[in-house]
Amino acid sequence: MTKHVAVVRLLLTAMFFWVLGAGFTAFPVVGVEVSELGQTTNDALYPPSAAADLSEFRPNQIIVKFDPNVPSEQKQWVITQYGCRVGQSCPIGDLQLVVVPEAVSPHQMADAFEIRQDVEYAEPNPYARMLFVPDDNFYAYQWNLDNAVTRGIRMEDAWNIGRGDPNVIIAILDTGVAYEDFGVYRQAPDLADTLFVPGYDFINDDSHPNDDQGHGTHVAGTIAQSTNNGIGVAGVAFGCAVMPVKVLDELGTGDHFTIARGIRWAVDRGARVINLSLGSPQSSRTMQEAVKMAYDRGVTVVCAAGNDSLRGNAASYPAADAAYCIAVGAVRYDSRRASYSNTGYYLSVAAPGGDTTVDQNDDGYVDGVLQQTFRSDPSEFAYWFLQGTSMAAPHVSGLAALLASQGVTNPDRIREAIELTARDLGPAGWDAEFGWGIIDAAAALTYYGPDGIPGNRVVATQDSPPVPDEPLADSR
Ligand SMILES: [Ca+2]
Ligand SMILES: [Ca+2]
Ligand SMILES: [Ca+2]
Repeated sequence: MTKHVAVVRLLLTAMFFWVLGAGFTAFPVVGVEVSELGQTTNDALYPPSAAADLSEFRPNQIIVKFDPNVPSEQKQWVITQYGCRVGQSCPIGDLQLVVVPEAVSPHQMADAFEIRQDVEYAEPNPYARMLFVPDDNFYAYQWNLDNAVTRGIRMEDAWNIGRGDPNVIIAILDTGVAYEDFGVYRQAPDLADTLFVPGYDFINDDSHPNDDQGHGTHVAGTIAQSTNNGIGVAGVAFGCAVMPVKVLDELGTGDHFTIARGIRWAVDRGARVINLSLGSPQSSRTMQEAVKMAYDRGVTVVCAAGNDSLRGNAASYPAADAAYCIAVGAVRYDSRRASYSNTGYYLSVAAPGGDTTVDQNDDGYVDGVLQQTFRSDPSEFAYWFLQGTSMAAPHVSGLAALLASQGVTNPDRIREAIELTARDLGPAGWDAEFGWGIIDAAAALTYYGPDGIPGNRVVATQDSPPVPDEPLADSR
């Protein structure tokens, strides 16, 4: 397999670095651009498939192809001689499924059958399942979504379960989104297939929440970048609808009143999930009542936990309004906490926020979160590796929207599915550094069984890899 990948132009820049004190601050720290200056071929960079999982076999089965002249009574006798049971058969091709005792490995049993004169071949029965690997040409760099080593937030398995209901609206309260051509603004090419519902610009008080900064467009990409469209990158809940709400100005700054207005407006207009990749060391009643109102109206509010771990680690609001908000910390490729990511009592979960000082996955780029956005000219788009809890939170918003797409409406139940299926990191159980751990989208989407009962899962969760069975028909 070959895949075209971009030749590198790495632009380390400090432009996404803000220390804005009392204001509401958007949360990326450093940006690195990947631009399409040329193309090369590199097999090693092909998006990870679930090949590793395909090496797994059904633990108690082998497939035996007997010599076509062997009568069926003799087949049955042979099978029982090995302590096995007769399973299903496939007359076309003379294939016989043999049920192997639990104590015996299917590989050993297959070898035992294989050496018989009356057996043409015998082999274990490998699992197979749908493999959705988006065809977006930079998807291979989205280690945060999925990868063969750490599995990221396990989006490939998750996408096989759900890709989002267009009736589920995710409001992105940020610097705006490059969602339309309007004036000097252009729609980001890799948002062309993304579904948008009308939003609002509370900074300029108009109905065109265009992005004049770049932050909100990147966040929108993680949530719902146009996916499987052959270009660019992928997003978590690309089947859902995005409501762009501009509450931060061109510097990435806003205030409680404006954001509270945005929250109330989004709730009123039917948002199911609100992403707040922003925060402030101050709390206010205005903000608290806004997020409480959202929560009371059944809206899941997801907040970046803050990037101030190295600058005093002050609690960030509204993330720290833990009763109403899911606070998201940031981890790196190696699942360690990103050094900038706040710690505290209010942490709910962690998600990839990246670390643009390292290349731990050895793909030739720093390990930021890659989405399409612009740097200064809102009509010139490129793919940027950004880091920050701003980049982590939208993973969780996307997952919350996928859960909402399954019909889970109560924010407490959405939170429960996300938290209790997270892969634990650090000290056992909840801790102030990672919350419940890094989110596992596939596990969360199988948390509620067919009856909506927690724990009635079809796919194993927590630390164990999923049982690659046929869960899809049963789970939803
Ligand atoms: Ca794309
Ligand atoms: Ca890398
Ligand atoms: Ca832990």
